[in-house]
Amino acid sequence: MSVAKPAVSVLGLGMMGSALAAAFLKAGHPVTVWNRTAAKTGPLVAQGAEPAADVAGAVGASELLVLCLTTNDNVRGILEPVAGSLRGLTIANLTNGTPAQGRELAAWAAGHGARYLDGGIMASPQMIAGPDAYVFYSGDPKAFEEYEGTFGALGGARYVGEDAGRAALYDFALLIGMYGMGIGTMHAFALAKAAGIPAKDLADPLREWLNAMALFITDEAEALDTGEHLTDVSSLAVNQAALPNLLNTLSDEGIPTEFFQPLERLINRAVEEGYGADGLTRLPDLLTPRR
Ligand code: FVH
Repeated sequence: MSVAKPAVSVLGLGMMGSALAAAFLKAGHPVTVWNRTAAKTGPLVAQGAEPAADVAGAVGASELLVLCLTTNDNVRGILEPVAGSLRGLTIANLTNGTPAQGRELAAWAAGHGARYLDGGIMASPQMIAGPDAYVFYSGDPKAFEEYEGTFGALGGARYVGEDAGRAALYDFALLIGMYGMGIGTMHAFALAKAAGIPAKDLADPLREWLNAMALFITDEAEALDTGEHLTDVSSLAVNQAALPNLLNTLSDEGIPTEFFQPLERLINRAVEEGYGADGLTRLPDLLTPRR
């Protein structure tokens, strides 16, 4: 005998919300959809979703509400008018927002008798439900336990704690890593382009190099957690000596260096403070405010 899967209402059918709703449908959940611009419900209704005429209709249709809007202000904007109907429901808010906003929304939801989970989606819409997609969740532990299987329709479900702000913190930590890599990649391509090298000639070596460097992340974490920064890989002193060559190479091709100047200042500071023999893992310590 098959057990009925929980009903889900998905509010916000942009690129990501539509992918989430489609994944819930594919996994066999009854899905109600609502979007400010109603026309976006069409493709999902064609796949079996029930369209809600308004937010109240979506809230009334399922005990699990999944929200994916542009900002958390939008989330408050659509939920405030139906706050009186939220008692007993679970809100899984997968909208991008700060940890502080996640905590505020959790307190607001609790004030209206609803359970709250905040989520950070680590996937593009095309990756949803695939093997590499996952979502960080934080907030009400019982709500996560109850809906972990349902969230499995989207990909991995990683619970990171009761503090509703924690998922956003993990999300941004990973996005910061991604943007850092993006800044490096964009300068690498700009340098190649300025020197007349086709981007495709650089793509494979760049990807191979970044993959190889990513293997050091676990060792770096260990160094940070133990405070053992002495290195047999590459010292801050040698990086201090090499970085001007990198900046000069960019300058020689007319490419701005301002993204890398703060890195140069940080390495200089580290060496001045006596950490020249340490590895790059010393730098996060210098960025962390002393409490
Ligand atoms: N797309 C991605 O790859 C990333 C992956 C990681 C997570 N992000 C976050 O997901 C949120 C939604 O992003 P999105 O890509 O789906 O964005 P859009 O396609 O632009 O859709 C935005 C939806 O939000 C609705 N909306 C905006 N403002 C309001 C409002 N004031 N009231 C009600 N709904 C609103 C919008 O409605 P409409 O314009 O279609 O009427 C869309 O449904 C986001 O937090 C990413 O950072 C995605």
